[in-house]
Amino acid sequence: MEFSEKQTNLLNKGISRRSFLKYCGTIAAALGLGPSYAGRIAEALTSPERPPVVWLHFAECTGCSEAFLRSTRPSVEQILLDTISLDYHETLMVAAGAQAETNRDQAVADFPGEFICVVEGAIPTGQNGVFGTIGGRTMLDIAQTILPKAKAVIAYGTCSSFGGVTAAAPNPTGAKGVQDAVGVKTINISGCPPNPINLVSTIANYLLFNTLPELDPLGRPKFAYGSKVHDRCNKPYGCLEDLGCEGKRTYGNCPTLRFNDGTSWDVQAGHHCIGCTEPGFWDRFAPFYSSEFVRKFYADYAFIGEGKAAGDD
Ligand code: FSX
Ligand code: F3S
Repeated sequence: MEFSEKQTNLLNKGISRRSFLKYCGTIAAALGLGPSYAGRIAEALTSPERPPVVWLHFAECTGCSEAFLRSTRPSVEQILLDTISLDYHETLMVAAGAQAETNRDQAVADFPGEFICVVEGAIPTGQNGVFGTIGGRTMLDIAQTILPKAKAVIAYGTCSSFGGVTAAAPNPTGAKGVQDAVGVKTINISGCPPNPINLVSTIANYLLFNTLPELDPLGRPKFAYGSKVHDRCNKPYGCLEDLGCEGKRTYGNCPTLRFNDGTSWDVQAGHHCIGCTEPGFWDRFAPFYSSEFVRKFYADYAFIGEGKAAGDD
């Protein structure tokens, strides 16, 4: 295929044609499209018409951004900052303090009704949101001001989708997912952390077909959350249900997409699924380890704790 000027610029930065097309091929596969779509996705991701993206951070651990930053080859600064037109990202941008807040408001003012807003983190709503503030404003106030102006709001991570660990009991800050807190409909790319390919694929779907992907009843793209982890898992160590695996009540494409450039995923690495893409995670799935897990762990690793299970004296 021929490469556009934008793509040629990327290639000049040391990104090989092969690795860029491979990346686009991964997105095509995640969307359930044939490999022939890789070229069209490459075009779409580098098109001058791609929408501006404003990326907000609220109450979270920033693991969602970390997953996004660490897991792509070509790397995020080589590809994603150029391709998805990231106009504001609190972790990545150079500006800080008042300048950062000004940049955010400017990006929103420049593209009213046009920008895609990606939100990481839950929103503290207790006592009118006072438990989470940025630059003297509550996260709740910032979200209420900015989100209604977006063309679409993507909640990236389980905290922004459903509350997640930030809303775990006793939840003293009254943290809620973005849709619950603000009343704006969100596309939920859940996971703690989520897979960044699912985010880029959602945006690529929008660029390719001028529409967002079909969603499940919880607002999650069906291409990624349309089946249970258990059903896609190849069970490399046999089914881990008796150890506490939640793959039978957790929806996601972790077994097929995998993390870190498709290198591995929880179960392949020897740990069972703990249900991180689902509403109610954390409390609904805790404790994450069954008594059978503890028994087996201490049987296999008897040298730890001299063979005694936790609680034994
Ligand atoms: Fe939550 Fe993300 Fe888990 Fe962390 O932004 S989904 S705690 S990986 O960082 O929000
Ligand atoms: Fe989360 Fe389970 Fe996938 S813990 S990362 S949904 S395998």
